[in-house]
Amino acid sequence: MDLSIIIPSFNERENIEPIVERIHSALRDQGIAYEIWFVDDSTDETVSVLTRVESIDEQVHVHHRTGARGLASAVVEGFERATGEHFIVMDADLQHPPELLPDIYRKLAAGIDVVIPSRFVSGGSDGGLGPLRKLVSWTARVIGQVALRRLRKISDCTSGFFGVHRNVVVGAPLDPIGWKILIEVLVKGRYRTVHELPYEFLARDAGESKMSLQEQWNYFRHLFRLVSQSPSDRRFFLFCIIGASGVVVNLVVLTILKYAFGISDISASITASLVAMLSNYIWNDQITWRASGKRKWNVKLPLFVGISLIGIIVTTLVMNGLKHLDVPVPVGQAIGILVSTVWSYAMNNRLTWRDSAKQLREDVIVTREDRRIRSV
Ligand SMILES: Nc1nc2c(ncn2[C@@H]2O[C@H](COP(=O)(O)OP(=O)(O)OP(=O)(O)O)[C@@H](O)[C@H]2O)c(=O)[nH]1
Ligand SMILES: [Mg+2]
Repeated sequence: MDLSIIIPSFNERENIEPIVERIHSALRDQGIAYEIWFVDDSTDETVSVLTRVESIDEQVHVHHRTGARGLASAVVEGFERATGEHFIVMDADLQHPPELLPDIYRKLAAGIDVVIPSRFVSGGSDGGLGPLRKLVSWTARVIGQVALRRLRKISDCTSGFFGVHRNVVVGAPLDPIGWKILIEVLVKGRYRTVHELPYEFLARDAGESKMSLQEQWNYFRHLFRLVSQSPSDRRFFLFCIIGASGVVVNLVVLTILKYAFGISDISASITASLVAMLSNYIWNDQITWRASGKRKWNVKLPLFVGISLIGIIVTTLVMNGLKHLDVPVPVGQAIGILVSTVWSYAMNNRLTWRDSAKQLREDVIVTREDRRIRSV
């Protein structure tokens, strides 16, 4: 079997027959051996429609789950059952045009590990969503891309439409929460190459949307779980938390030195900053970069202190630069802190605790097709 098309479905009775028909029209003459797997959690007549279609069409298979719900877990069950060399996941409601299947398949067959039709490369469009949904979806994507390194280069990382070679997902420890199966695959799958194709996402014309606030919440739970399971993504957050803890250490030490020991303000302030820096160094060494960096402390500590001092200069330069653009000083300082945190994280990762940089370089190659393929 060349290709398995995996479709999660929940109460989509009007869409089942049209999607099967359109998949057949798209693939019939392409010389591709394919099967269609519905993983269905429906509670309405969709179940009988699927049973009928399965009984008359030998390319259609249905796995009906009772008691379970969840788009992403349905897709994982599809991966377990599908027999194709390649898998393509798509929604049941025809928002993902089946006419794109041959193009996706050709890329997979040519050796690309992950193929993602994207609404956000030139020639693509997300015209099928209203302005509020677009904003929510944009925000969700950006948060995901900030949190997880493997999503950063992918323009449509929350899509429900994508293709993979079976080896990307079979045997990978997939354990998604909620809907966004693609982020789970991108973070935990085994792949080297990703290709993006433009497509037009259309409005649903039959059935109801199952998107809900609960699902948005699940998305954050899912991101949180992925970050906490991924050592390289976890690091940046640990670094930020430890940086914030340094502020507390700084203030406590300053207070003790000034009020309990009567030390002068300037000496108390400088000592408090040095103690906070040392505390940050120790926590980062023991927690953030625990498993990495073979260097001795007498190399790492001066590097860390040097980077921290340059970080202070970076903050001030950013604040001052923004001040000339009429940005209020506290806002400029906050942006400066952000810039210097990202910068000092990257420098510490690359220099102080060096061998972790090697892991970061095992990178994925992303290509994209910037041409209009087809609109339906
Ligand atoms: N198996 C299964 N499929 C689901 C579940 N929830 C949603 N789906 C399917 O997942 C796909 C995406 O759901 P939609 O409701 O279309 O979500 P959406 O595309 O973000 O929202 P609209 O733009 O309003 O259609 C559809 O094929 C649904 O039938 C579920 O709990 N289990
Ligand atoms: Mg939909």
